[in-house]
Parts: sequence; C-alpha cells; structure tokens
Amino acid sequence: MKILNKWLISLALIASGLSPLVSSATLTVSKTNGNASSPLLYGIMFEDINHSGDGGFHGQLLQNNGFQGTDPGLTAYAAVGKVTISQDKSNPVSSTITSSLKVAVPSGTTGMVGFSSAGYDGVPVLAQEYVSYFYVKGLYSGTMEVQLVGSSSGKVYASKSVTISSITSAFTYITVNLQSEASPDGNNQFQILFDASKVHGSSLSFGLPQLFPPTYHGRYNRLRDDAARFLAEIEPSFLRFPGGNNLEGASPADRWKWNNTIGPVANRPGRQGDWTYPNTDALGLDEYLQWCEDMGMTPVLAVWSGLTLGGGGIVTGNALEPYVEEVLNELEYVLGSTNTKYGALRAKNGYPNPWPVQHIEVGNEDNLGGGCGSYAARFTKIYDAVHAQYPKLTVIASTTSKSCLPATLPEGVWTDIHHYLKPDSFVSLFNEWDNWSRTHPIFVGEYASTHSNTGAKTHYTNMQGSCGEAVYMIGLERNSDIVKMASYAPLMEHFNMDDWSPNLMGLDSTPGSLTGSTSYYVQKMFSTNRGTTVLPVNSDNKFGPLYWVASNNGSTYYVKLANYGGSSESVTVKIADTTSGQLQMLSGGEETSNLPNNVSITTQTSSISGHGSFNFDVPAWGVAVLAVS
Ligand SMILES: *[C@@H]1O[C@H](CO)[C@@H](O)[C@H](O)[C@H]1NC(C)=O
Ligand SMILES: *[C@@H]1O[C@H](CO)[C@@H](O)[C@H](O)[C@H]1NC(C)=O
Ligand SMILES: *[C@@H]1O[C@H](CO)[C@@H](O)[C@H](O)[C@H]1NC(C)=O
Ligand SMILES: *[C@@H]1O[C@H](CO)[C@@H](O)[C@H](O)[C@H]1NC(C)=O
Ligand SMILES: *[C@@H]1O[C@H](CO)[C@@H](O)[C@H](O)[C@H]1NC(C)=O
Ligand SMILES: CC(=O)N[C@H]1CO[C@H](CO)[C@@H](O)[C@@H]1O
Repeated sequence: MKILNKWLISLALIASGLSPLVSSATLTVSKTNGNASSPLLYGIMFEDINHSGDGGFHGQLLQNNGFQGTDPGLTAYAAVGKVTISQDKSNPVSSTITSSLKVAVPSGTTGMVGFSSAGYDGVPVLAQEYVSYFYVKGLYSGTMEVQLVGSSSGKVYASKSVTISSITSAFTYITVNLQSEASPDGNNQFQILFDASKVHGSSLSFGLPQLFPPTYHGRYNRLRDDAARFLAEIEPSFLRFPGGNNLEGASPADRWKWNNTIGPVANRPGRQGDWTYPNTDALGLDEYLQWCEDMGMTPVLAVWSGLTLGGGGIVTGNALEPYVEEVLNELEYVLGSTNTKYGALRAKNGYPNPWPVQHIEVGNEDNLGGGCGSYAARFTKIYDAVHAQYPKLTVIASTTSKSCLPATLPEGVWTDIHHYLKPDSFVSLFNEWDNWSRTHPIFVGEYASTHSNTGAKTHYTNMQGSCGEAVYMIGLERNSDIVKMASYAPLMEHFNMDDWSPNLMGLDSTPGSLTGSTSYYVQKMFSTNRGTTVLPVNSDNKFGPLYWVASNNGSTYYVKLANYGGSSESVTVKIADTTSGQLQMLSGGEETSNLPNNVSITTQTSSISGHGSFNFDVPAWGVAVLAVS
C-alpha cells in the first residue's frame, strides 16, 4: 500500500513537471522535554558457547590441556616421534586436574620426541611473544624444546630450549617465554620435545600445558589481547556473565559452580558445559570481574536459580536452600570484607578489594524449560535472602512473563527479556516498550536476528538483519528511561567450532581472522555515540521505513537512524545552533554479510557541516549516526 502511494506521488510529481523524490524526511530535534537515558544501555552478554571463551576470548590456546569434561580422550594431542601418548590418570596434576599426558618412549629410541597440541583447530601463530606453562613428572635432566610449528609444513616459527631437571616423585612446574615469527595460516601446533635417549624404556608425564599470546592489559591467565581490544572498541557498559544456558547445567550437579572457578588454574576441575564441549573454567569468576574492571564495564552476575537443561530437573522448595546458601557465599566472596570467610579467600586469591558488583540476575530464561510454574517461588527465596543481606543490590528476574513472576514483584526488581527473531519481527517490536508500565526496569539480556524474513536460518548476519536490530535498538533508546540495559547475543564464535549462529564477532586460528559482523558495527555505532538525555523529535513523517532517535550530552547532539527499506531515504535533520560534526554510515546489500577474512561492510565516517540543518541520504538498509555540536 505504501509503495503504491509513493508511486502515485511520483507520477503526480512527474506530471506536474517536478523531479520525483524517492522519499524524504525532515526531523526537528527539540532541545527540551527530554528523558534521562540509561547510562548502561549498551553492553554485552557472555557465556562460553561456540568456544567463545575457551578457544575464543580466553588467551589459553591449547585445547584439552586438563582432560576436563565428560569424555576428553586425547582430543588435540598427537605423538611426535616414535612414542606412545595416553591419558595418565595415575599421575594427576592436582586433586581437580586428575590426569596428565603420558609420553612413553620405547627402549632404544633416540632423537627428539614428545607431543603436540593442535590447539582449537590450530594455533594462531603471529610475530609476537608467547608464554607457556606446563608441569612435567619423571626422571629427566637436560634440555627440552618448546616450539610452534606448521602442522603440514613442519616449519618452526618459534623454538626455545629450556633446561629441565625433573623427578619421579612430584611434578616440576616450567615457565617458558618464546618469541615467534608469523605463520601465514592457522594450521599450526604447539610441541614439547625432549631427548628420547634420556628416557627410553620409560616415560614422562606432562600436566596442564598452557600457551598464551599477549593478553589484555598484560595480565596472567587472561583474555587474548587482539580479541579483547576489538571488543573494547564497542565501549560496552556492562557484562552479563557467566550465562545464559551455560549457567544452568544438564543437571544440578553440572551447574556452573562459582567456587570451582577461582584460585590457581590447576585447582579448577572444569566441567562439561551446556554447549557440547568441556569448559576449563580458566576464565573464572575473578577473571570475569577483572575483565569488567579492565574494560570499564558494570558486572551483571547471574546466579543459579534451580533450573537445569536436558531433563536434569528443577530444584524447588527446601531443596533449593543449599543453593541459596551458595549464592550468599558467592556474594560474600565478591563483596565481603577480608574479615569474612569468603572475602578472605578472595584476598588470598589476589584480590583484596571487593569487586564492584551491584547487579545480580536470578537464573536464565526461567520462563522456558518448564521453569515458569516454580520460578516465582524460587525467585522469591533467592531474592529474600539476598535482599536481606544486600539491600542495595539490584536484583534482576530472568523473565518479563507475568505468569512466571511473583504476583507482586518487589520494588526495584528488574526483569530480563530475550528476542531471537526475524528482521521484520524486530521492526514490529519497535514500539514494544512505548506503553510498558514504568514500575520495573527492563533488561533486554539477549537479542539477535537469527532468521531471514522467509524463515531461513541466518549463519552470518546480513545488513537486513542488522538494520532490523538497529530499528529495535532505536526503540530501546527511545524508552531508555525504563529499558536500562540491552545486549546482543551470542557475542563470539570460533568459526570452525560453532554451534549457534549468528554471533556478533568471530575468529579462528588464521592471522587477521577477527571479524565483526554487520551487527558488531551497529552495536559499536550506537554504543559509542550516546547522549545522556533522549530528546523529542518532530517530523512530517511517520516511522517506517525510516526510524530515528535523538539525544544529547551537553552541546553534542546525536541522531541515530535506520532505513529498513529497499530505497534510499533523503533526510534533513534540524538542530538549532549546531554547526558541524560527523556522520557515520553503515550500509551494503540487503543480504550482504561480513564473512571470515572477507569483511566488506564497515562503518564509514565523514565530516558534515550545516547551520542548524544537516542533509544526507540513508541508503537502503542503512544505519546512520549523526553527531554534531
Ligand atoms: C564449593 O561449595 C560447595 C557448597 O556450595 C561445597 O560442597 C564444595 O566443596 C565447594 N568446592 C570447593 C572446591 O571448595
Ligand atoms: C500505546 O498507547 C497509545 C495511546 O493509547 C496507542 O495509540 C498505541 O497504539 C499504543 N502502542 C502500543 C505499542 O501498544
Ligand atoms: C519521556 O517519557 C514519557 C513517559 O514514558 C513519554 O511519554 C515521552 O514520550 C518520553 N519522551 C521522549 C522524548 O522520549
Ligand atoms: C557526556 O559528556 C561528558 C563530558 O564530556 C563525559 O564525561 C561523559 O562521559 C559523557 N557521557 C556519555 C554518556 O557519553
Ligand atoms: C566477499 O563477500 C562478498 C559479500 O558477501 C562477496 O560478494 C564476495 O564474493 C566475497 N569475496 C570472496 C573472495 O569470497
Ligand atoms: C568443537 C565443538 O564443540 N563442536 C561442537 C559444536 O556444536 C555442534 C552442534 O552442537 C557439535 O556437533 C560440535 O561437536
């Protein structure tokens, strides 16, 4: 109907001798009567899915280093030379890392032998310094070679000799720094080699081998610097962690357990995560909180609410009480003074200061998985215990569904909603919050366009999907007096080890593999151009296909626009007393995606000037941000 009208108007214009206008909008931004916007609005959600943690953001590059999860086998390991490797349960590294890798050397063997690790589908080998840690047990006196090697080419990119005197009665801990040359691809492996003639007829056991590239803020056991920096460009305001489904576990015993993710990595048992692969938990509670500190994010800590996945059941009633206690212990660890039992443990682990946690979320998607009926009671039990001790904490319920929530939700409680939808559905939710009750703030804890409008599964999101999300985000920002936080999900994938798509960004072992999806650029544009007040906009047009929101911070004004339509829109933005600034534009074909090693759509920035009036086109499926003062 709309298209027909435009066509008739064009015909009328042609008939009257004027040139046809495709479409145009004049937006006049008011400088008064705005609403305060949420300073936390744009943030990120993280759980280990698609190897976003182990093999993704977490720097440690060797898969299966602690033989964790239900059935690790020899995944990623291979023998180098005429040796036999096996999982060695008789030589545990610790009471929690219960296996090491035995390298048995037949009698008479000579030359350099050992084992390799193929990492997470290869090891990224760049011209940079790496650090490796490992344990070794068994009689050995001499040098070992720690190397990064091309798996097919055999080319050695890094090699470091270390002198080792190890014994049979205990593990010896080794730290090695090695400088590498760059490999042209990701098809690389890590190796530890030793002199077979010194061990022949016997064996050595290697425990918990670790390999780190440079880490974010140079910290021990932390994020990959390149991936973390790329993420930091979004300037996210909060981090929701540790899940997501990965919080829940297949059964109560398999849930994410905070106290298994702290202290020395060799004391963390890891677990079979909810996304088909083992989690090392090397990225644990303190690492998440340090990540928040280093990236300037507000932590949003999710705690287990009794709901499990995969038929493991739901813990309710009195049976939930030990888990409520566990939540209180976790909060004491995070927030308690060093005079408390768990606060002292935190200090012992290297963090004397309490972490600045002010938001906790009770569970994940308790409206799903059969959780709705019991959630009100489970939520109330946890809320009451937490609120009694920490009255200032903001507690977030994991659903907005009234039927799953207590009849009277306590004042100050926020609620979380998730949307995985077609682009058209995001557009139809543009006004989702316009008439929403203002009593309980909203957290859009997960959202992404996951299917095309025809229903086909999206693997790599495309401009139409990202534009649909942008329209939805404009609706969030317009209502950010009540919508306090929103996070796209999932955040990250290892391209060759994914189990959910699309994701905001991705990587693999090849150089330059870090890839931002078109949605990554939308998130970055919206997050890095924030006002403190959302301003009214007067327009001669209704919303659709063009959508907009205006805001300001002091004398800087921001107008975000999305053109969810197949033709270019001409826009005039009027803001009194402004003269110049920048126009950021993201556009490309409706079905064009950014692919691994083939990023074709990135934000283009240009200068713009005017006397209180700015004229520009927003291309079909384009997303734009005007920032002027
Ligand atoms: C973690 O806490 C639980 C109680 O919630 C306890 O049973 C378990 O032993 C603790 N684990 C560690 C490693 O301290
Ligand atoms: C919000 O309320 C207004 C005024 O009552 C109404 O016109 C509009 O359709 C409502 N919007 C939604 C999304 O319900
Ligand atoms: C401010 O909030 C009120 C109440 O929700 C709403 O009616 C009004 O449209 C909002 N103004 C702006 C500029 O968003
Ligand atoms: C608003 O501007 C002030 C001053 O430049 C700055 O410190 C603050 O971070 C800005 N706020 C936002 C939300 O960008
Ligand atoms: C890169 O992506 C674009 C857009 O999807 C596509 O047209 C082009 O063929 C791709 N190029 C390569 C080398 O794969
Ligand atoms: C490496 C890994 O865990 N891959 C898994 C990703 O998810 C798919 C689907 O769930 C599994 O089939 C893979 O094994």
